[in-house]
Amino acid sequence: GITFDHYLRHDEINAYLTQLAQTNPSLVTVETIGQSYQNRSMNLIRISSGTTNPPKPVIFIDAGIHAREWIAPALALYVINQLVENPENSNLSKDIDWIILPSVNPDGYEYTWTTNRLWRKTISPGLVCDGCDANRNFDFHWMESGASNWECSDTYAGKKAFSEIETQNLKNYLLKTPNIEAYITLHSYGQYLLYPWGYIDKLCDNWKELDQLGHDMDKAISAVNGTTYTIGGSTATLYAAAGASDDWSMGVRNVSIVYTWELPGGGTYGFDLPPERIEGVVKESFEGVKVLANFVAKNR
Ligand code: 0X9
Ligand code: ZN
Repeated sequence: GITFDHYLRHDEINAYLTQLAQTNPSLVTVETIGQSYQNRSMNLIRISSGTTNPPKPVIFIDAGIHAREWIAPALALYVINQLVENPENSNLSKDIDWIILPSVNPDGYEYTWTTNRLWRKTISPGLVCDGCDANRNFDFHWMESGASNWECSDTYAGKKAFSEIETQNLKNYLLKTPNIEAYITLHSYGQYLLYPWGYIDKLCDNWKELDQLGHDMDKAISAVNGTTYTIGGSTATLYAAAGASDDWSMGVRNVSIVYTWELPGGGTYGFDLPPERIEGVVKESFEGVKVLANFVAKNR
């Protein structure tokens, strides 16, 4: 079984998903949404129990869009683990379908293991520097703020919107998948729950609902170990940055419950949270996920 005392390589992540599909065929399906630039499979898991008629609201979670933010895929895997392998949580898939993509940027992720722990971008080749910030590459107000047109920048937005195969694969999947009511993109670090908009200093129409739910999630998380979150609109709370997956999900895909979730930092650089701390962070965070799930089940 999986343990949360160390981080997993990309192959190990995919092997875990496959194993769950084999052992829980009535609950779990694994699907490849495409290959990365370096031909790694981008696999997601769909957790869906009982009938599909009438359809249930879907909570979509992605992680690892930024390669170095290792705690994000770890939380995605913990959520999967708890939903599938802990019978105490079976109620969470009674009224909700879950789709979880633990690694949006597998090439970058492997590069942080083999070559540069602090790599953030994809690995598509450029003229001078490689890679593009996948979270600046989405086609919604692309390049309008907080993004660079210089290849070597860590926030390089790409030659054009959706220049990256990884963001294309993700958006194609999202466009063809119905009933997505919540979209959570996992990042680190800073302990923020951010809601749109992130391209401009303006709040989305339902920001009050997202603010309240964010505070409810924070309350459940902080009850575990005292970890507290800052909740607010992306731009005012952090900075303006256009072309991110959160804004696209709301602005183009019309998902109404959208957060960028910045998990706690640690280690020397913030992104290298020591393995001994994974378990504490994923356990407390899962309490927030439960609050979100109950909200979606009740209100969507
Ligand atoms: O800059 C980002 O992409 C996110 N922060 S991180 O440190 N993980 O890189 C924040 C994105 C917030 N959303 C938008 N600005 N749209
Ligand atoms: Zn990030």
